[in-house]
Amino acid sequence: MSEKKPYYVTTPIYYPSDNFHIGHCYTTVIADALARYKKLQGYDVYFLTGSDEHGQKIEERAKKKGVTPKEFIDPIIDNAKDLWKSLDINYDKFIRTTDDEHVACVQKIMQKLYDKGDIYKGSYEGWYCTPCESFWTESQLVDGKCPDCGREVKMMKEDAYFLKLSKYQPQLEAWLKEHPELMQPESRYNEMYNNFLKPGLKDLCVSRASVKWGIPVTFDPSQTVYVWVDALSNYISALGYLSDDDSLFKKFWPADLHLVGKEIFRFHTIIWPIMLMALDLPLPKKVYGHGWLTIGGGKISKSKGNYKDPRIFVNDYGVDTVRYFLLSEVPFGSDGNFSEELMVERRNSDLCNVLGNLVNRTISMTNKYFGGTLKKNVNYTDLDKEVVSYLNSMAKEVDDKMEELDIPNSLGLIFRRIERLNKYIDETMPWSLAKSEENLPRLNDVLYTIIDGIRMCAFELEAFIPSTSKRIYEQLNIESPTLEQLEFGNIENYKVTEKPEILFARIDEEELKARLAAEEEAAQPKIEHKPEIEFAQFDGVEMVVGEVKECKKHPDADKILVFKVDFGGEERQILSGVAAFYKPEELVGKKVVAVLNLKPRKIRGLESCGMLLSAVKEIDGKEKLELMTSNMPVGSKVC
Ligand code: ME8
Repeated sequence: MSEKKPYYVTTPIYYPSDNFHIGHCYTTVIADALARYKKLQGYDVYFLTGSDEHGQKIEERAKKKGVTPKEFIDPIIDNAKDLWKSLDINYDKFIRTTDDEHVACVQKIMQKLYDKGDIYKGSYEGWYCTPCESFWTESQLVDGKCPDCGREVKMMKEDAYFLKLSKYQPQLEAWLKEHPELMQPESRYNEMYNNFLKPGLKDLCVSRASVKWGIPVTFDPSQTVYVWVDALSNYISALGYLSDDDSLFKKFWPADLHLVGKEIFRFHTIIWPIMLMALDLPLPKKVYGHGWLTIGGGKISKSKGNYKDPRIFVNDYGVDTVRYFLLSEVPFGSDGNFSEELMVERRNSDLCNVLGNLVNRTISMTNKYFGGTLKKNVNYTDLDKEVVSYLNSMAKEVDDKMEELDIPNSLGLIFRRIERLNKYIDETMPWSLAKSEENLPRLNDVLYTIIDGIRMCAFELEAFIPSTSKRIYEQLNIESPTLEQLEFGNIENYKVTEKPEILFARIDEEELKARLAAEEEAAQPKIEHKPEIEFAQFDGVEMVVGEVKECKKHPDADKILVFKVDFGGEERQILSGVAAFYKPEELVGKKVVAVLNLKPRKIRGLESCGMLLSAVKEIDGKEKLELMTSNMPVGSKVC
């Protein structure tokens, strides 16, 4: 037997998250479909995924919970593995960057680069985005904020080690010229070239003194390895690179495909290749930067409250509805919109009306007319020839599309065949043929053509919606075919199940709309109302605009600022609990609104003669506050 060709595909390793959303599932479902597809094509596949567990953010989150980072992460990883299981993700290895083997490998990589002189000591000053764990140069910031996530960045300076990216730039550029296929889609090359290569690569800070939760640098224990060097190394540490057993590394490296989201493309197409060049290792064959799944045009995020745990969808609609949507809806490489309604629409139109309907009515007819048995069609009519040839061309066409990593159009090619079979039913009208005895042989041939076509389509669909293909094979009473058995007519006789099972029950879209509207309504934060009051009671409150003349911290209360406010010939001292939101000096000169006829009261020894009005709301678990201000003249009444 000839040796199987290896195929190595990876997803990024995920940051531990308490709230994985459907966007997170996108990369992994695509990688799973590609891995399954290559396996079915006879490749020896290794599919790697995992988690990226070091860095300041994790350290901070664990501290908040009062546990160690590892204690904090472990249950999250169990939850991630459960999510992948619910989506039928069939990975070969789940790597954690806290695994001993990975840690040892990263330390050896750093030491190797240091010994070689490609890592040197310096000091780093730059704009750092804590959530993204990325340093940015001034020119890369957008409006002074992180270009990836738009959040605040802070200037950091510390001792650090640097990798000589600049030394390798010419080598990388030369390599990219010869291998433009590294960057997929190739259009992303221009973005990388213009934004990063053309301005010239700066050496990369590869260690941090201030981050404690990281892999210690062996040649300087005061430092930990920069998270991206740690994370990228997973692709080779998982294969046993620099370990006692590097057989997997020898077999599978270089990777055939790193599948990544577009925002981390530059790490994979610039930093990672240079790390590999410095290690004298071959570069990956392809890096595919896919787009984002969006909701209402924006990236999915917990803070926007626009996500549900994907397992809810799996429970409500079945795993293959979710997989099919992720794989078919988003044009590969671009962004695509997600909504539950859209997913259900696709389920109803494609999986239920086109695929499910074909399987169900063909099996029913086979039972009705032939007690479930069919013999091979050997008397092709011209129509049969056309349909059979269309079916036989499917595997090659799908394979070519998959070579381009174009999953939506690969699925499209399969669904065109399923639609063709539905049309063939309309053209041949089995129910008419059944009316006369002499047409029964023709009816057998027609139904065989459809059933065998279904078998071929089920095989092609197996990588994408595996459990559906399995259910189809069960109903056809056949084993899962191999690639060699794919050709039309491979099965001599069928004996299909007596009781066809509905593959995808229709979901009522109107009912769904109503349910989603009710859910949205229920999710709206409710204003807690106070009991109604009479107008006279409201009118009894005296509110006046005044100008802040002085503002200081309360000597004995951290949260309180002490104001001197002028209300037009009358100055009052008012205390307000806004110290967490304002610096005292920035309030001097502001015109604020105060209640003046509130009974004076003492707070930690100082009297407050009135109350300043402010607007308060909890946003993303944090209290926000703004003092009410006015441009009206001092002394104006507020009513
Ligand atoms: O970036 N649509 O991890 P991560 C599509 N640890 N893809 C999305 C998405 C969305 N709405 N949201 C997230 C990291 N993703 C690093 C990787 S690899 C050496 C280190 C994708 O958990 C995102 O694009 O932030 C990325 O490919 C993956 O989820 C993991 O993101």
